[in-house]
Amino acid sequence: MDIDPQQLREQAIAVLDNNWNGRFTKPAPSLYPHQWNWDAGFIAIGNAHHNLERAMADLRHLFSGQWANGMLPQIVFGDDPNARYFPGPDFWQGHRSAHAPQRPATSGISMPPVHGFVLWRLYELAADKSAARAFLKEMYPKVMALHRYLYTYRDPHEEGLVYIRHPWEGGTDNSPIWDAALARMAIDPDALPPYERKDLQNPKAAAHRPTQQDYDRYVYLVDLFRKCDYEDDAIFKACPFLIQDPLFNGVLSWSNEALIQIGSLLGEDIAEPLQWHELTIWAMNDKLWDEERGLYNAYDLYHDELIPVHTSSGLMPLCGQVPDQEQAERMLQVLESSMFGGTDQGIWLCPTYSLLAQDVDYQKYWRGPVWINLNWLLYQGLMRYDMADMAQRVKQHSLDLMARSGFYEYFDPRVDTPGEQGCGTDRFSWSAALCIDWLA
Ligand code: 9WN
Repeated sequence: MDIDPQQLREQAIAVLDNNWNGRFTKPAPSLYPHQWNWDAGFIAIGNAHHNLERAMADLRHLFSGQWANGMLPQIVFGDDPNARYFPGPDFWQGHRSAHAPQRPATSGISMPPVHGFVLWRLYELAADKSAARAFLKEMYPKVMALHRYLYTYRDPHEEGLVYIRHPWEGGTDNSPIWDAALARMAIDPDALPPYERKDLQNPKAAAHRPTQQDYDRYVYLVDLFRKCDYEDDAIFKACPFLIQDPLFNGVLSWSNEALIQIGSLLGEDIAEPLQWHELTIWAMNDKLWDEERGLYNAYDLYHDELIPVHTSSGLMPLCGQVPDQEQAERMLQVLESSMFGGTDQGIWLCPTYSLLAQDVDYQKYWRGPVWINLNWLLYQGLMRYDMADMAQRVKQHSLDLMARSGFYEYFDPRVDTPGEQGCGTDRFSWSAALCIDWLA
C-alpha cells in the first residue's frame, strides 16, 4: 500500500495531542482515562521526535506515582471526575500500603519496565543534549530504584528472573500464558468484593475484552493484595499467581543495558546494573529458553513448572539481546513458520498467539491480534541481529495496518478479515507514538 508518510505522521501527532490532558497523555480518549505505566514509555518515544518537553512531562508525571520502595505503578490516576474506569483508586485502596505516595492515587501493581531504554532513546533523539542529559540525571535514580525493587522483591530465589503477580502487570491481560494458573485458582464468585466493569460500554471494544471469569480472577488478586496491605513478602506467600514472563524479563534486560549506558554517560558506578544484566540474561537462557520450540517459555513459580505456550512474548527477548546469534536464528525460523505467518502473504505480522493453536482468536485482545508495541519491540530485536528483511516486514505491516485502518489498539492478523482490521479502541496513543518513531 502507498503510504503518505507526512500525512500519517501528522495524523499520529494529532492523536497524541488529543490524548494529552495538560498533565499526562491518556492511552485512549475514553476507554483508558488515566495514565498507564508502559504506555507512558512508548508515548514518550513518539513525542520525543517533535516535543521533548511533553515526553519529559509524561515521564515525570508517571514517576510522581512511584512508591517509596521503588515500585512503579501500572496506573497513575488522574483526577477527572468524569473518568470511568474499573478498578479506580477506591478499589485499589493504595493508602493501605506504607509505601504508596499520598498523591497521586495509584494502582498497587507494576508493569514491564520499559523506562530504561525509553530514557536512552530520548537522549539519542534529543537535539539539545545538555537538557536531555539533565533529564537523565534526574530520572536515573528513579529507574534504578524500580529495578532494585524488582530484583529485591520479585526475585525470591535470587536467580535473576523477576515474577509478575497479576496478568495486568504483564501488560498482556488475557494472554494464553496465564490460562492454566488462572484456571487453577479456586475462586468463589460470591466471596468476591462487589464490582462493576466499566470497560464494556464501547460495543466494538467490549466484544473482545477479557471475560467475566478473567475479571473475577483479576479482582480476586487485587483483593488479596489489599488484604496484605501491599506488603511484598506477605503477597509472595499468599499469591497463587507468580509468573516469570519472557516479555517482562526481556524488556527488563534491555532496560538494564540502557541503565549501564546511562550510568556510564553520567559517570555513575554501574556495578549494580552490570550485575543485573549479566544475571538475567544467563537465567533466561538457562531456565526459560526452549531449544526444541525455538523461543522462550514463561515459568510458573507457584506451581513450579514451565508454561510452554506459543505466544509472541516468547520472541520478545530479542529486544534485550538475550539470545545468542544461533538462538536468534532459531527464533527467526519460528517467526517465519506457519505459527506466526512470517512469510505468509495472508497474514499481518505478528500475531500474539500461534495461528496453529486451537484456541487462537484473531480479534480477542492478547489471544491472537497484532499489537503495535510488541511489533515495535520485535522490530528493535530483529534489527539487533541484522535480520533487517524480517524487521522491515514487521515495520511495513505495522505502518500499513495503521494507514489503512487508523491508530487502533490492536488488529486482526488476517489480511482477508471479514469486516474491519482495527479492533478495540481507536486513537490509541502508543500505536500513534510508535508510528512516529518508525516514520522518522
Ligand atoms: C489494564 C492501557 C492498558 C495497556 C495494557 C492493556 C490494557 C488495562 C485494561 O490497557 O490493560 O492494565 O483495562 O485492559 O492490556 O497493556 O497498558 O493501554
